[in-house]
Amino acid sequence: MKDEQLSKELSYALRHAPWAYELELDAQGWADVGQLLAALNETPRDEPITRQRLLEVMARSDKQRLELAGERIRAIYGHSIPSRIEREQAEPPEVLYHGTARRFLSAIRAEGLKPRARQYVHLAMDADTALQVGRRRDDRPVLLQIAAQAAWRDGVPFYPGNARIWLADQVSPAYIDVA
Ligand code: HQG
Repeated sequence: MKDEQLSKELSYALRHAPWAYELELDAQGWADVGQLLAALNETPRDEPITRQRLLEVMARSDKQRLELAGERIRAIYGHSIPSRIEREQAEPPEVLYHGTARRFLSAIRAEGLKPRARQYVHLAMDADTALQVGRRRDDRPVLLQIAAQAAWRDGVPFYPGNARIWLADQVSPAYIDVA
């Protein structure tokens, strides 16, 4: 099984459909590694998926999607499951970025950034990462600049994700500019 395929399946299990793998996520999104491996290996594979294989996929990925600690594993961001993953607030950097499709711009200008199908709005720490995210939906994405610290000073919560991504519940248009 290719890395990409396994990575997609792991994201599906840990972000979107833990019940399909008989997994129960705790309040912070952690699942038991042994249970995850057992569920993954119920499907016949060329080779069984081991803990070592999970570590390899995580190490080779350019995106830090998963976190493995002891006997627990979780997706760091991207969740769409109905029960909300609890996160700790923190002070964000001065500016964060969001790459999106041109067709979404007028709605975003009117109502701000909404989490849509996910639990949180995803914001990047650098413009390149944001543009890469935007290219998933538009070959000439719009780069938005978010006045994150100003928003935070006004009481808007932000949550650290991984080394490149921050999360927010929503961002009102007052803090958004086209970069
Ligand atoms: C847009 C992937 C209209 C928003 C990526 C985005 C990222 C609005 C889309 C991570 C809107 C939601 C997250 C509004 C927001 N009106 N459109 N008011 N507010 N939108 O995929 O940020 O590979 O849920 O701009 O690389 O694109 O899965 O969020 O275009 O890191 O690890 O609604 O997911 O990572 O799309 O991507 P998404 P996203 P992975």
